[in-house]
Amino acid sequence: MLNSNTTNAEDLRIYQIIDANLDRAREGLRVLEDWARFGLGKEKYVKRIKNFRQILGRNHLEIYKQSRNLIADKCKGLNHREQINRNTSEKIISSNSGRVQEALRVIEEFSRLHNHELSKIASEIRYEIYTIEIDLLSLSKRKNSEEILRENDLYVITDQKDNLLEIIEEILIAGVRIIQYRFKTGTDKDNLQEAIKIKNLCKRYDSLFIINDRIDIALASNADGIHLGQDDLDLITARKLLGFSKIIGISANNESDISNALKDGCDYIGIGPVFETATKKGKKPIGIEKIKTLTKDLDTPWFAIGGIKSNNISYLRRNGFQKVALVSQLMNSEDPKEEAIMILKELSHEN
Ligand code: TZP
Ligand code: MG
Repeated sequence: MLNSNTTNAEDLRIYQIIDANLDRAREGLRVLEDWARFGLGKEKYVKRIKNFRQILGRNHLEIYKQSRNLIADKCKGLNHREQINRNTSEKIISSNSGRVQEALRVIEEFSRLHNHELSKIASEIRYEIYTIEIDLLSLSKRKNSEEILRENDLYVITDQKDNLLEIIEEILIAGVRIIQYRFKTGTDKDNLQEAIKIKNLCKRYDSLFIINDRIDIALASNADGIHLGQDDLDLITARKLLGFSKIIGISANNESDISNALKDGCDYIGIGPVFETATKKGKKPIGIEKIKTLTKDLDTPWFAIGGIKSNNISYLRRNGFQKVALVSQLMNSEDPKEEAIMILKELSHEN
């Protein structure tokens, strides 16, 4: 608690600094709290941030508030151009976390001598805000990726091709927003280099870039997510390695694959093969009736995969399939751009 009863001019200036910074920290925390609540729906973060706001509120003593009117603040209302440029949720989270961290640091320094308890509280909360900022940014990034998954019905998976980058760019120009880089041969070094080039392309076209199988290459190329089959690393381990920011998709071909993927928190599911396909030789097709039953109550985005071609998409659509993933139809196309445009059109038809 305060260790002096006498209030001189210097104390007042210090109280005024603390008053202003308690306000700043509480306001910044409120911005983070509201994003956690309305933007992300993450109760755990809402509770943590609210608790910090309340602790600071309890420590916002009357003497700090009263000092506000005693010495004029000649710099009131100064704005910085940066404030006008905060137009994305990421920028808002970063700038407000920074605002809270800075304000807490000022409180920590100026309260150290007269209110050791507040100084300690400010320091403890500041450290927690560093990790909360990273978590909120990761969750926001994942949320963006989830939206792309929900809003787009065509998911294109690559095959190994000499002119792969050109094919992908054509497909992106056509309007495809989800690309999975899938490779089964080649050196890690070459595959990573190719992954980085595709990632940059996808970024230019605001598209999701997902890596098949390889968590290390996903991390090294800063992919948006990973796609795992039933024999790859399990989802829980993958989530530990990747953190909150990446999406994780799972291949499933029966009820238990689907329920396990949902239980472990997958972001989307690829269900197939629907039809027989040369891309996965020897894999028995599930057929559309079975897939209809499997997906009856599924809220998580799911993509039908396996043997899907331009000429069977309308049939799938009539059977209630909304999203599809495909490899050979676009990878082996004479004109991937035109073909992708046609498929996107088919998928957008109301049935
Ligand atoms: N998983 C189930 S079927 C399949 C994968 C990766 C291959 C799909 O390839 P295509 O060429 O679209 O039939
Ligand atoms: Mg795999």
